[in-house]
Amino acid sequence: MSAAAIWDLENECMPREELEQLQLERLQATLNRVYKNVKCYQNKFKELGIEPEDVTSLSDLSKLPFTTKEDLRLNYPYGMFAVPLREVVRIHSSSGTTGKPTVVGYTRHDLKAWSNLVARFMTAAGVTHDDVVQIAFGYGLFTGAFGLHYGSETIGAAVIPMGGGNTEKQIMIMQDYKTTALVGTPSYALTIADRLDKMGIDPKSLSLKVGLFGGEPWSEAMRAEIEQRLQIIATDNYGLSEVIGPGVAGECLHKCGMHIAEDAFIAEIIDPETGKVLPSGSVGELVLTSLTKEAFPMIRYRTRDITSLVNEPCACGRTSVRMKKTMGRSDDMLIIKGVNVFPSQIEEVLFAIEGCEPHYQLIVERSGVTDTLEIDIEVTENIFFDEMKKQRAFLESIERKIHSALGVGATVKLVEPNSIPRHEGKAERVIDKRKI
Ligand code: DLL
Repeated sequence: MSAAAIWDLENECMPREELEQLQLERLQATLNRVYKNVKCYQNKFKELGIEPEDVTSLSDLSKLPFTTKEDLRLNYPYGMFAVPLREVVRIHSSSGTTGKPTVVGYTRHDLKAWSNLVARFMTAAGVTHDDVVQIAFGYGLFTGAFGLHYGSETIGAAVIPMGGGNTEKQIMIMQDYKTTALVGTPSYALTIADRLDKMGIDPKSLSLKVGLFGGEPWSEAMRAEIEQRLQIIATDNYGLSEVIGPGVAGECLHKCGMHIAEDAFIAEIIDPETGKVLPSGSVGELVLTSLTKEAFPMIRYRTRDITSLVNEPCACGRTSVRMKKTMGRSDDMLIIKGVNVFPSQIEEVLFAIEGCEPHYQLIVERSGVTDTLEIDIEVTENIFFDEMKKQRAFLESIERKIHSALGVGATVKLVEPNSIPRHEGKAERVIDKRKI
């Protein structure tokens, strides 16, 4: 493995003590700003009898109230902005599929900071000014494409603003423009791999070296599959629109957790039930506080993403805490017949099965008092059976493996290619039809 450069040596490799001092100063400044400018925060602080001056150490953070998606909904569209609209130069929104989306804003300074945060994780994944970066995220209100686009330009790479979908054209451009870095969702990377197979194109004939994938949960098994089928190094990066978009955290080439940009965000892990901060290393819900954002600061935002933090030093030299791949969202955790199941656990099982394709969806229903789990898997050429008997045996073997891995029974079904909905390239993994 060749070591990649570090984009912002001073901030990414800052000694912990200095970093924590910087975090505290920035936290205090942020609290003062939101208390003065955002009614919602002022009300919440007052309710708890807290004033910004009461926060004198980082451990005081846990006294502050959480911010939730519901707060953003109640203050739709601009109620959480901490600057007047005339200072806002960009608006994005979350990729929610139901209800009103969440609106987020950026000042000119925020855009510059964001670009640099994205440049950090892209550099950590090995991208340099010599690269040709193809953005296969959808442009628009979604933060994915613009985030990676500006990050690439900041590095000085050549950006191809391809946008999402249109897979054959993506492949043609990849071939002709000699794309070296692919950006998109991991599930879209597999769609590209499927199409390459179908078109009879050897991935080795492309110039691709690295993939920067994010925007949705994906397992290590899925990474292995992408790396093997596209012949690239596949790295993970994490973010959410409410907090900034991509740029919150990203992997270096050691792939041992995503480095969190801690000079810009404080990460905590809480118990999603009680809201209590959990000890270092515990699995729980990630809560993020922004430290440098002007237009849309976030105090203790409950991400709903389940992960854990790693403190051990990384061989790359960055001093930041890392977050592990997310196991899913707390609101995606399924309790099926009383057993807690994350879609990622099912994904691990599916990927381990030879010939089993990765585009899947879980459908949970309740018949009477009993929960049922159906796993729909999109058919591709790898799962083509000339005999019904063979197909049945294949499906039954998956059902057995799921049962022994999760302790829950499931029915497995094959469905038409591309019949599982994707939003902004993100696969919709869970449909829970139970009315509980
Ligand atoms: O998906 C921002 C983003 C775009 C990140 C592109 C990385 C790359 P939203 O549309 O607001 O923003 O969705 C945020 O997506 O809370 C997670 O549940 C999920 N998510 C994002 N990245 C990852 C990842 C963008 N690497 C929500 N692994 C988050 C797992 C992820 N889940």
